[in-house]
Amino acid sequence: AKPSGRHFHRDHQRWASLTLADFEAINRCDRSLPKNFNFAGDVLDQWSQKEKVEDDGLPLGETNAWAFAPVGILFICSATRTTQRICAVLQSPDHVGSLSFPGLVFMPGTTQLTAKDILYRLRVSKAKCIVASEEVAPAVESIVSECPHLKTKLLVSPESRNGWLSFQELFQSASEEHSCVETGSQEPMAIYFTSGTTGSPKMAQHSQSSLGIGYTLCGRYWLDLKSSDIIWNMSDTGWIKAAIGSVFSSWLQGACVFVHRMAQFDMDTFLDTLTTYPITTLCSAPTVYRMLVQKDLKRYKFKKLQHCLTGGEPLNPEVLEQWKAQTGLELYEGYGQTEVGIICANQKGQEIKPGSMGKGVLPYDVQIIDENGSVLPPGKEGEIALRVKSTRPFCFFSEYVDNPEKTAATIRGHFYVTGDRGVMDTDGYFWFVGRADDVIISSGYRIGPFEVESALIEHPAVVESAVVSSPDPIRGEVVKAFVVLSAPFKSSNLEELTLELQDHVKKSTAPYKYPRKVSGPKVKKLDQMWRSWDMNWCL
Ligand code: BCO
Repeated sequence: AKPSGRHFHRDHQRWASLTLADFEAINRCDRSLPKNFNFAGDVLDQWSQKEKVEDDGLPLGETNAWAFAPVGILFICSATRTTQRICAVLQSPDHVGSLSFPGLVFMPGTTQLTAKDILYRLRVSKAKCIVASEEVAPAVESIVSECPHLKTKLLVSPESRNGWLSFQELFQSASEEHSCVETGSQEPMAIYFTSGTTGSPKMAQHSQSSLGIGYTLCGRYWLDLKSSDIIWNMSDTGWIKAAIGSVFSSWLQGACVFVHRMAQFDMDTFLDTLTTYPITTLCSAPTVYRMLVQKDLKRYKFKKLQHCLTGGEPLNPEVLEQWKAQTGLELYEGYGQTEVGIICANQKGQEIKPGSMGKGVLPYDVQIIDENGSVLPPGKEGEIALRVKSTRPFCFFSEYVDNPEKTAATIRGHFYVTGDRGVMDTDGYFWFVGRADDVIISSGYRIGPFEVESALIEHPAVVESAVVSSPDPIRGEVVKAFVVLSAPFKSSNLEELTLELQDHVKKSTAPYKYPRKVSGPKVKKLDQMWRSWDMNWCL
């Protein structure tokens, strides 16, 4: 079962050769990347060994990775024996064996993906195995016949399902003796799908070291984590923010990760959780803080909360001030992208300038550039860019898989361009201005207008559609759709049709992308006008 030419390590001592200080030095460019790196062996195993040796009363260790099943809450730590058993399941020759070489590449997807989204991802990636919960399984089954490369379906559920392997059953019988495969530090580790203005989402591929070592300093100075901390990062596992905040940066620091399996965001459950559990560190999209500051937060006593972070969309300075006034806690904004992780952040110990995204995070050299790739002076607006020449930072994505044109289009002169516009002030703080393209950033989601337009056009009422961003006090921006109606629908009740089209988009693609904007009486006026001109109306 083990691929030839691959070395499997059984000796834990081998992994002890790299320390947290080494990872930090790599991020500061004081040390080169090791030839080989594997997060499970080089990081998780080390923490596990340390806990065993020191027995220093850390709140969580191998023996007490707790599961609070009734409320669906989990504390997770570097539970090596557990991860070894999971690896044993995934690498068993009987089921997913062919994935084990050269190291398994994972491709997370948000829980909101529809059957169509899943089909697209499985087909373009040629994935051989899908791991899904019971909620997603029917969607997978509806498209599986169209995915010739898919060999294995693994169900994570107490229930069993026809045609699926049961993760739970395999886990019970899996060996704890599994040993790590050796992976090159620049071998692929993960693929994230990311939306652009046009076309379907692209596959941004990250290496073992880009994710596994790349955000060590942000874990220490932005997330401000120690091994005694418990972090609740609210991102869905489909986003890179979850990779950084709930896996790699947190576990590099040995911190405990808190997971709440809330089916959908619920403010009361959220506040109860913070008052009940000893969460020290919270990371959430600005939309959540905008919702939170509308509550009387002084009524709540958060059990252990000390450090609050936000990212995924711009934070308004007023929300930061209100949060601080109500809780006494600062709000540390970070700014990043799927392709390159954290770019700027308000790091612990730095003065926070409300409204700014903080300073560039090592190893990045962040600059504002013009359309020719020249660096602009402080105070001048341009595109936020990261220097890639002469050396491309190791924590960059490797490429958009099978898309050399789009990969090449990210480079301008000596820089990688983020597609975001901003300004740097004379103190080196960055201020977000807006997107340089038509991508919509809503509630921390990056939404490509093309994807929503494609969903709308599938509906028989829609002849043509155009999707744009519209400002929103809570979600920052929301999706707004302009629609040309087909003849049979021109006399429809617009309120009903609006709901129908919204529902249609929610079913066709991940629901977070649906056009929220319904302008009430204004729509009616526009509608009367446009109808009389035989034109369109807006959602
Ligand atoms: O608001 P509505 O109720 O009208 O619609 C919601 C849901 O009800 C609906 N929905 C969800 N599942 C559905 C469904 N409808 C039908 N069928 C289903 N199965 O769809 C809408 C989804 O909107 P939402 O996700 O924004 O929901 P919600 O409850 O308002 O949540 C608010 C937030 C703030 C918790 C949520 O928007 C969120 O988690 N945002 C953060 C996203 C994030 O983590 N971004 C980071 C990306 S990585 C990055 O930026 C790199 C930087 C480091």
